[in-house]
Amino acid sequence: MILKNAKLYGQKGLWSIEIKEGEISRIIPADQPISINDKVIDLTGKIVLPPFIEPHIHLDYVLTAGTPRWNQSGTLFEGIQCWSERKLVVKETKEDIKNRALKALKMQMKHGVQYVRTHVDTTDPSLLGLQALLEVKEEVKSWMDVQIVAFPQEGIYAYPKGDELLEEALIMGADVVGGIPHYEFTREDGVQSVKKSFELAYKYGKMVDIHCDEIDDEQSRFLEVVAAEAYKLGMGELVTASHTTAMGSYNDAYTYKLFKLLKQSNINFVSLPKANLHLQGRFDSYPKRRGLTRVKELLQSDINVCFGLDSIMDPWYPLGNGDLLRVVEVGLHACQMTGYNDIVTALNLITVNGAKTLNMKESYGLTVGNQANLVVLDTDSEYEAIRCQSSILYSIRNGEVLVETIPAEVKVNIPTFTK
Ligand code: 17E
Ligand code: FE2
Repeated sequence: MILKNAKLYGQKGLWSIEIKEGEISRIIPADQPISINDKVIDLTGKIVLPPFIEPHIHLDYVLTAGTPRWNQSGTLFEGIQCWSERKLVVKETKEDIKNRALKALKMQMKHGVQYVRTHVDTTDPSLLGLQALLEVKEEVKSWMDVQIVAFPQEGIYAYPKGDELLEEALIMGADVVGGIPHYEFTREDGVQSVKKSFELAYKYGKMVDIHCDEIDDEQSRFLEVVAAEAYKLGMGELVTASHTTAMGSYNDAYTYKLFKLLKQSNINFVSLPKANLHLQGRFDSYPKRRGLTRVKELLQSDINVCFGLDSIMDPWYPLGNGDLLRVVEVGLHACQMTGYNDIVTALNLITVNGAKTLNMKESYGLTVGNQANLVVLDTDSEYEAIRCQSSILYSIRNGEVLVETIPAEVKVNIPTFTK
């Protein structure tokens, strides 16, 4: 297959991308001759980029909003309470969980996502959610890469045997160790829990991705513990701090000091703009905080940040359709990243920055020798891709078309005014 007249994201000129046996075999200027035996798709200058990356979603939670009850306050804590109640009263089979997860993955696939990191709750003695997602991970391999984070939703220490369940989940095959220090009973337990996550990651050779300081408490400072552990163990690029919304409430003097450590530690950040705009600020009257981490300032300091969705209709967040381009649009507004340069580079937040977070190394990206995994947007402009929320014309994986959009046609009729 040859994709002709492709504009490569962030670059000038037009190119032909040649795909052989599922791999990118050549990328040559569009005016050079191509083999006439191949199937050719003329992209007429549309943007080609590597697939979108969902770095943070909870596939075991998707599509459960309202069962057994709705989150009335919209807070993180009521979300956790609803989920905890659901675990006791709604008895799902492994198949039920798999079906929900698959539905969500298909939603994301339609929106150009081919790589997902999902958290899965390990504070459940049956670890059924994990069993389900381990099977899903295998079953979707041909169209989606899935990483699984063992996530102790109700605490490593606050939940009975939370630490043992977490370890069990890693032995069963989770790829990443999670944590939730701001939910532990005390500050000391929170610090200890972060150390436990790192100890387990080190022992089992796993990555780390902590739900860290997802609260509007300016005193919630577990991020410094995550960064310090990562730095001391030399694990930075394997480590992610998710949410870190308290950073939106830290004072500038402390944040200045913190940033030095963040930079030294080389850890990654995931910001979840839609989820946290919704969940945070709930204890404020006015002025009301935005409740996001300092995305713009982190990026300006050359610290890796990507955007994720977090939820699709779960006890924490009632909406969501799997579309990361919408997350980008909302995130740019929420973080006041609406300068020209912010807009034309915004797709980094759901592509290359996500790949770095997932530690995908050279396997990701449009380079010769890589698997032919890519998406084509229905636009020739990076700016318009954001402004107009361009659709995914194609999502291609190993040279096969996974998704093709036939753009809707809107007919407009301007009446001529006659008396
Ligand atoms: N669990 C949690 O602790 N925080 C979230 N934002 C979600 C689940 C969705
Ligand atoms: Fe989350």
